[in-house]
Amino acid sequence: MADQRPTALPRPVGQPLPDSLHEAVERVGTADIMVGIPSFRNAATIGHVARAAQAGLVQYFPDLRPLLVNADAGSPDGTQRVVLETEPPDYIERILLVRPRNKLQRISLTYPEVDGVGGKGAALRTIFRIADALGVQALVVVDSDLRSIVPEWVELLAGPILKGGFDYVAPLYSRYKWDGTITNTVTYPVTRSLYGLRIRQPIGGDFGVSGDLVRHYLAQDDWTPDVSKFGIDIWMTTSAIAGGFAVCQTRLGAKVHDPKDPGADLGPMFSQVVGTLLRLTQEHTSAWLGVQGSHDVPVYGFERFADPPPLAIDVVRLLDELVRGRATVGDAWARALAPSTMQQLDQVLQEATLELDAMSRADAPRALEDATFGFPDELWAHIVSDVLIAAKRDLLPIDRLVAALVPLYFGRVAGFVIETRDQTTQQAESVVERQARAFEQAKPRLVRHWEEQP
Ligand SMILES: Nc1nc2c(ncn2[C@@H]2O[C@H](COP(=O)(O)OP(=O)(O)O)[C@@H](O)[C@H]2O)c(=O)[nH]1
Ligand SMILES: [Mg+2]
Repeated sequence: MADQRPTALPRPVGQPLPDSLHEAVERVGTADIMVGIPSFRNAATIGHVARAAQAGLVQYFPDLRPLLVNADAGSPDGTQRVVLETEPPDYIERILLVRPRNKLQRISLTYPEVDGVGGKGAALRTIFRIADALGVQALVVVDSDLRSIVPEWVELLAGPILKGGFDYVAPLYSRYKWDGTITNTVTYPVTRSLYGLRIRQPIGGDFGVSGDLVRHYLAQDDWTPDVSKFGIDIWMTTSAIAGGFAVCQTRLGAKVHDPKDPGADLGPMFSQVVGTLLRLTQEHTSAWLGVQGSHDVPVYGFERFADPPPLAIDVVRLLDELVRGRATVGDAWARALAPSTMQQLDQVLQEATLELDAMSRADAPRALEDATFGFPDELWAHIVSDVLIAAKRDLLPIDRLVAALVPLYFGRVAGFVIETRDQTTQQAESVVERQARAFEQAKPRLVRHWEEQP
């Protein structure tokens, strides 16, 4: 209860809080459980997320001191106003018939940049610092563009920490088969094959973090501009694993959020996520080099079935990006990829060129249903391993390696979309699993090359 806690604030790790944060922290005083929401131009959707989070806090944790924090980029669309003006906690208490012991507190602030760089990661850093300064036991972070969040998500993400002693709770959701392409093609298979943990959504965006892990995050000395942006999610997951923290997954049902088409929207995000992944793979070598195979990670929550809405993907654009890659980053491919990988890639590029011609003919374009292009699992696993090795050997700077990988990722997604065009979400899931096994099979080769002198 509030009056039994010491009034002095625990000392925050790292630099002192800037004045604006310090004031907010002093006003709140102390909190046991906190939901943090990063945002950037999310006025249309954040109201629902804030309401669901508030309801979850008071409904499932009525004995804890709850806090909601929105860290916004200074959005011009009124995102912060929506958070502060959404129905107050007494509305939640009325509609849910709960009488929480502690009043829910809300903060919405514009977060400071980290070394001059803003983004989702910078927003989360502010959220970590507030959580640490207040000494919260469990921090839940959720994205502000979620449509499918319900109050129970707060319990599902904080419960394993407060009841089960876990430190990091990663989400498990049903996503439409063509949503989450960076996860499906890179972060899931790489995290699984390197660290041996089958964490299906390492960059899902909705996580639970213990107070201990928040402190560990703030004590890490490896923050970069990419981590201040969309590199944050893989950084959180990898730092938790490499730090030896207890990790689990939680079943959240469907993830429905603002859709993105890989070719049009995901290039910069891919670079930030994969650039971070390449760096962390070098930093945490001792945590993965000896790991063989993989195993399941504990799962919390009741199984649920959900059918997320479909999203469209422009396959012609993806193939076009792949084919044009030869002219724009072909020299980097030749530097970074092993000769055998390059040989197989040449074959795939020839097929892509033929498919692209057929699909983009002005008179009678070939339909997706008739497309035959494929991008083999093993080739993709070798490409990603070769890029990890190239980063370790410093063959090219990380930003050039990642830029070289982008058209290949687009090509791999094109192959996945063509292969799964008639499949159910569940059938497409088995293709993702097959690919993850290919990454595990490629691991001994990766380890061999990693340890060899170039
Ligand atoms: N504060 C802040 N939040 C951001 C920024 N960019 C993205 N976000 C938030 O990060 C979350 C995830 O972003 P989103 O674009 O939905 O990415 P995706 O769902 O992972 O593809 C959302 O809550 C965004 O509002 C930013 O520059 N600043
Ligand atoms: Mg989103």
